Amino acid sequence: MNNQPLSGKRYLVLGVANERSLAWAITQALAGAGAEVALTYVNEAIERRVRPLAAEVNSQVVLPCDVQSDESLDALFAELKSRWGTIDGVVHSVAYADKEDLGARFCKITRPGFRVALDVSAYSLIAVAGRAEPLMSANGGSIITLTYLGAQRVIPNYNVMGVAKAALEASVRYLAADLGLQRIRVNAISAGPIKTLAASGIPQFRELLAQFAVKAPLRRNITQDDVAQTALFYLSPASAGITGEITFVDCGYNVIGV
Ligand code: NAD
Ligand code: 0WE
Repeated sequence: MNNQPLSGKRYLVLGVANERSLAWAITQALAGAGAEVALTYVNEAIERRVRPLAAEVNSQVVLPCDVQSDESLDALFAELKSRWGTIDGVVHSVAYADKEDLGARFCKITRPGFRVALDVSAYSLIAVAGRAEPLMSANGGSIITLTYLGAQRVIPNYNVMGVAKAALEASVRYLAADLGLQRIRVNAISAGPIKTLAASGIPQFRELLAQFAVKAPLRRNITQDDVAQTALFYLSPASAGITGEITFVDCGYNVIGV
């Protein structure tokens, strides 16, 4: 049995904030499979968290990137090109909305609030994919992003993020069609709720988790490792025939009617 199926492969991971981040679980799975990983941080506070984590997986490449800035994205990919030349995949695990837009009335979302949520959480995938394309290895590559059921159904308080995730999921399909000729695959994992930094301070998140474990067919909550194992599949040649897909990793929660 080959326990290093991704040895010699290189992946860019955006969205590690701390040890609870979905992107960190995916990074550990990639490193465990023998891959080399580059990590990014959005600001100095996150950098202080990410550097020690990068060291844990022997990541030699830790770079700044604010997905709201084209200059920042250009600098990231220029640096990756000079350090690595080619990459085999990208993990996009980034989302942000102004706190006031999660929990207030949906019909009161402001224009600036809509803009920032869609920019950081949806447009950023397009911005990253377009820059990753020329770096992808001749064998093609795999891009994954993280989404949530709130894209497809109304989840109380998810609000503007639901609209952003709907745009993200549509972007996965359009990117898959556009990048397929270069053998670049684009897929999304729709994860069930998990207590991470991005879930902290969300009103009634504990109740949401408790309800989830009662209603989901598997009668439990989702773990970071559940997401990481599916991510590993999508980032590896095991999923070579799949692109444009949204896969629920949610203990079956989405299939339940009442
Ligand atoms: P997290 O807070 O650990 O990760 C979010 C990341 O986004 C952070 O690393 C943050 O630094 C980064 N980020 C925010 N603004 C950025 C910017 N302008 N430029 C670059 N990076 C920026 O939380 P998480 O739960 O691991 O979230 C990762 C992804 O998973 C998100 O897309 C989220 O929507 C999605 N998701 C989370 C859950 C959940 O319940 N936790 C469920 C489904 C999907
Ligand atoms: O995508 C997300 C969270 C995204 C998110 C979270 C925050 C909190 C702090 C985006 N922006 C911010 N901005 C902040 O200032 N998830 C899938 C997790 C999540 O968030 C919810 C959920 C779930 C699940 C919000 C309401 C209801 C359910």
